[in-house]
Amino acid sequence: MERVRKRRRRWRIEFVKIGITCYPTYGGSGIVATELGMELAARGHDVHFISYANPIRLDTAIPRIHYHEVEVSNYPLFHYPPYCLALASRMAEVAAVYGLDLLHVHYAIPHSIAALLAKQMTANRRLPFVTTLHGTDITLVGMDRSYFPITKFSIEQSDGITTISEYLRKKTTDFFGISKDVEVIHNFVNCDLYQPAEPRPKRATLLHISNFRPVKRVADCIRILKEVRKHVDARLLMAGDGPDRGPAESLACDLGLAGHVEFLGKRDHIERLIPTADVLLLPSEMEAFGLAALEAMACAVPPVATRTGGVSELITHGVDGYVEPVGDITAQSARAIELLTDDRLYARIATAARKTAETRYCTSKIIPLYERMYTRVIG
Ligand code: GMT
Repeated sequence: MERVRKRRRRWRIEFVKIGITCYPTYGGSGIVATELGMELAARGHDVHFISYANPIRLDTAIPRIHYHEVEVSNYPLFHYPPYCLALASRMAEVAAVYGLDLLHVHYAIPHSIAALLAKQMTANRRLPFVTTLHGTDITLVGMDRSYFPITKFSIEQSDGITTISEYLRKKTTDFFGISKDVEVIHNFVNCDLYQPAEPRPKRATLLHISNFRPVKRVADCIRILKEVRKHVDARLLMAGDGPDRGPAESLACDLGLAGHVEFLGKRDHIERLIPTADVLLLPSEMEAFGLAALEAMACAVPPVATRTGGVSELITHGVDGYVEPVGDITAQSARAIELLTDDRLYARIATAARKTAETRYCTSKIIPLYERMYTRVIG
């Protein structure tokens, strides 16, 4: 009994009270932040989400998960509602009321600056903050002239900085001339939740999941389907929504493919959808990592992706998936056709994909890296 009590006491010290901020809508950074929060809560940490809406995958019924909404009052004088300031106030308030040990913000702008303000407002004790950079916060927003200085400043002021790939780490340190330590903590997947289908689906199904922004090149998925259908009676599922959905729907009609493409819109429980497919298409212009590809790999669904950004850190070409040049429809279609027509090849790549997810990117491997980072910044 005494031993149990001692062990509990020892563990108690390691539990943290953490505030997490992310973009709550569909998008990789919000998904990673939400999954991370839920994994931390399952491990005994107290997790407080601070955001303008309930993050899309967040299950608030999970013990030790709390959600604090940020309300932005809009006065006629404000041409732009000052979300960053409302967020900073809420962060400082939640930190004081719940005794937070640290803040962890996902996506630099404006979350990192809000965290810095909250830290400065919390004068009576230390409130360190960790910033995780996800991709477009550096490659698009951060490189925009109007945001460059503030992005650089927010990185320099963070008590801990992580990026989700080595590619993004290098891009960040080179472009912003950052000399402080930037730790790579890759995206992760819960391999108990994301499981292969048993048996494999009967129809040849291609799947694309994204927020349909131009960087995702969703039209390429339609063009790939057109090529694939010259050899295989395949269909394409398009999950998600965003600015390029309409143009993609029109393209499907123009190419005579309307009956073979299904636009599913925003989907919950993506772990139930992925195993119904055979191949994941990720034809992005840029991908700092490629979370959708990892989730597919955990379900033993091979990805056909593009050789861009950090994708090659995840996918080993010809071993657990394929990476082909951006915009090369012929090469990407050829890979999808190979997978759909060669059962032995398919089994080999699908098995290797699941193994990569399990051995390198499952939650049990990655979450402890964040926990270690928290211990370090709390000091
Ligand atoms: O572009 C997106 O899909 C959303 C974006 C974001 O910042 O929310 O995703 C980025 O973060 C994901 C999770 O860390 C990465 O897996 C994606 O590769 C990355 N997207 C880009 O770099 C375009």
